[in-house]
Amino acid sequence: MSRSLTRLALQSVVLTVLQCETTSSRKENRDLVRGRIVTFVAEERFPMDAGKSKKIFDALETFRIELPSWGFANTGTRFGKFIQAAAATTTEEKFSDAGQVHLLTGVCPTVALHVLWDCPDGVHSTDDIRKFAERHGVLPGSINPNLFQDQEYKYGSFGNPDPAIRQSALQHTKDGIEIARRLRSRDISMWFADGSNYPGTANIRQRKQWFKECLKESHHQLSPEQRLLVEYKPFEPAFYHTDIADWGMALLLARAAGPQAKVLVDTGHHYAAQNIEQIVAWLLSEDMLGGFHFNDRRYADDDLTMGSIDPYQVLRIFHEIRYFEWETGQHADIAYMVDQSHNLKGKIEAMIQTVTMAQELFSKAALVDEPELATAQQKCDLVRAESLLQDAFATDVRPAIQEWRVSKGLPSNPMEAFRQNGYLERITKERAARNSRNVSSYA
Ligand code: PSV
Ligand code: MN
Repeated sequence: MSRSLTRLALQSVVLTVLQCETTSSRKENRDLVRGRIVTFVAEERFPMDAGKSKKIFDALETFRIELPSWGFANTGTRFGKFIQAAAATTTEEKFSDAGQVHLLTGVCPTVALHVLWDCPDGVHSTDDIRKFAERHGVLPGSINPNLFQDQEYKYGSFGNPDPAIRQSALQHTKDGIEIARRLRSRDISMWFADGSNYPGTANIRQRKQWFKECLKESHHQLSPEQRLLVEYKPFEPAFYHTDIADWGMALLLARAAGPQAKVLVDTGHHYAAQNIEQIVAWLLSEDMLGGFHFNDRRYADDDLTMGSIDPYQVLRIFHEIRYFEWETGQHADIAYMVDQSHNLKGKIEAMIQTVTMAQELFSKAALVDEPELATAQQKCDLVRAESLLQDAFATDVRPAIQEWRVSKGLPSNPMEAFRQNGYLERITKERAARNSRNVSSYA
């Protein structure tokens, strides 16, 4: 049977019959499809063609993703924490764990820091942080001022009606910018828990004005190479209104702040069913997309492992970025960061899983044939256009990624390498006693 006939036959049968265990030559099979006996030939699995492999290699060369220090620490829900014997409790341990993920994957050279959690002495912590970075092979990445934990922020930070509290939030942000400057970190990521729980309790327009003023003043402190990233979130911990609830509000505030302010998209910070890739496409076209906090979710801001629930959505996001770059010839200057909280999975394994998944989805997005897609869109050939994304998504990119890793002297399977290299056993021994004293209840 000719190959084209084979293809035709294959298209007419259900996919499950493709489960042909041989990778060598063709194999005759018979199967019952809707009452008809159909004879077909299952195709051998061909190695990926060189053009596709090259696209994947090129994509992987450019792809880097930042790990959050807090992703290695014990975290929980508002019902309590499940303490892990190996979790990191000091900033140095977080650097060590992030360093381990970078050592095995080669694509996570920076670690995001949260000022209150990682810089206990504020700007004076930077010498220690530089030492940790050197010792563990990962650099400090984005700096996250913390404007939500202190008691004074009960009614807000930049949106607080008390001018003294707005001032202290501003001072903390300026300190964060100084920390970033000393550590040569480019991005200062601003997330605000500000909002209200009950209708009528906050002057929404007035708070918007305070936000504008404070962000403008923060922007003033930036060095020329630094950026201020404004993150939005429609709910939690405020449940009636949040002051920066969506990308439009973040965009307006970033524009008001100044030219070095951009929007940060945390994938978990949307209402269910919102079209995140469209938001990404709009922000790109406005030159206002600064970065991502990746995670996945089923219901709210669940902070689950990237791609664990809806990997196709991540591909669509990456595709919009690549499509923008292809069409405009511009480089989209975006910081890819992870923002996850693993209450049950091992912290380091969850991070390796995330990074691996991110590489797979980025590689798949690189396989979308952009010129073909543009033609199909222009001709309104809907099925062709859609299938270009679907085919890319369905491609098994793992062998090519493994080859790329080997070409870089990295383990082809970082998770296996981690499970065998003894790091987890060592830190479990070192940290177990301290972690067992960790409090898991809020009582
Ligand atoms: C808030 O939900 C958030 O996404 C912000 O980015 C914080 O910095 C981070 O989570 C803290 O876990
Ligand atoms: Mn976030």
